[in-house]
Amino acid sequence: MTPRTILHVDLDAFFAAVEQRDHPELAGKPVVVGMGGTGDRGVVSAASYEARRFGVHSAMPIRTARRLCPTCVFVPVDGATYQRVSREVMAILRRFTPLVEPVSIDEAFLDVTASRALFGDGETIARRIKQAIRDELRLTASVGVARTKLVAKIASDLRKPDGLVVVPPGEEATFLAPLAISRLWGVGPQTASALADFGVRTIGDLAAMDRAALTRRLGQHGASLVDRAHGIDADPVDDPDAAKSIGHEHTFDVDTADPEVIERTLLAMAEGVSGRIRAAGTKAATITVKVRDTAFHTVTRQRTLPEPTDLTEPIWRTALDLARPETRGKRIRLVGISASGFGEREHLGLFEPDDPRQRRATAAADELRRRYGPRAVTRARLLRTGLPAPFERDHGTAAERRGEHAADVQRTGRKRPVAPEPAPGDLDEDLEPDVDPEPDDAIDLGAVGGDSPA
Ligand code: TTP
Ligand code: MG
Ligand code: MG
Repeated sequence: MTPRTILHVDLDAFFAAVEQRDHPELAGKPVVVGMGGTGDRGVVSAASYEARRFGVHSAMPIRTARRLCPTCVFVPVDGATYQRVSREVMAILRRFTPLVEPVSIDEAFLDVTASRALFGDGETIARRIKQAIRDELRLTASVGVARTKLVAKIASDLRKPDGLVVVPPGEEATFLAPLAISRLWGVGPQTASALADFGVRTIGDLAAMDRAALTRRLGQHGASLVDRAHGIDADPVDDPDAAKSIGHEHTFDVDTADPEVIERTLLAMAEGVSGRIRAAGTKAATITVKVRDTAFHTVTRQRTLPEPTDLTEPIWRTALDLARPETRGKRIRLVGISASGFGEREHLGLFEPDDPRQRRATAAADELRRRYGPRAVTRARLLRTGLPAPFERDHGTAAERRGEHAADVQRTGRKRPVAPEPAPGDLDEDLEPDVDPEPDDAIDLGAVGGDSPA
């Protein structure tokens, strides 16, 4: 089996770098992002590398940062901007492989194994990604290249900022050996002090440990730590878009030949499907319709749209087009719509935005549903039809009462192994803030990865 090639990409001083980019007067200055509405009570979100020379770092109280660095420029957190830039970064990464697993606002794992034929080896791809981020976003990223996520993540952190560290297959253990044990996933202060009892300070010390002894002391966690110390980590890059299709089906209580009923049902399903596409933050390029007649004869028809969409209207129109020839003059038992082709996401920027009024209305309706539930908004055409609200996952629909498969997200077979230890994206015990963080600047970070820059 050829080794996988995994990249870990992490932006440098992300929030601070965006502020320096967008406010040129801050370039080259010590910048601290984290000033909240409550004066000095907040914590530092990000510190530019200039500010780090004063000892300022993330999760430190702002007042401590001010004391350490009186010349630092303190700027408030602008979460909306960082989220937008984050999406731009992820879009660049998706140009190199569809297998992108974002693990926080500024970092992602990429499995580029299958991209090498097209773009070159891991190091070449890493250079191209860094170049694209620099040219297009005027930001710098550090990249680690290895055959496991574990090693790629440690590698990306090693030469920050603007780093590139490649660990060739077979050299993982040698690469890891001199590094502090705290760099390993799943090693927080408690585990570190337990390991110190065995004289373990470096990853190399751990790799040399007797597995059985460590397992007796730390249980299964101990055994997997020894594996990690050798760079062994089978965790696949888990692409959230691995949901290959989003679909709804509806089985009629009584088989029907009424075009009106069929069209309304398709509309309800188009609404449900588009809502779930939007919730996933993606767009679909391909629409598939499934029709089963009263004799259980089933056909599926598929069409790729001129441009990917997350809106009801184009999905419904396409579904109608596809379904009509299959339903005309027949008694129909089941209809279904599914959307797929989410991989086209990286091209989205090339398309003109669709009608802004329609988009605003859609966003408003999504918001109402989030707040007041799935029945809060529905199209006039769906009222008084007795159809299920399209946004419910079809629980309790006629189809489910008959035990038929009603709504599904088909995933590929790949599964994340169930691990008792914290996964890479989880908050590590040694990242826990030691202060009284009032989350007034809190924005959705996804998860903050790995080991803190001690
Ligand atoms: P990190 O990637 O951990 O840090 P960074 O990008 O600022 O610096 P580095 O060059 O070491 O990667 O986090 C990404 C962003 O997440 C960071 O810019 C701000 C935010 N963040 C917080 O708001 N609070 C935190 O405690 C941490 C660690 C990060
Ligand atoms: Mg970063
Ligand atoms: Mg990060």
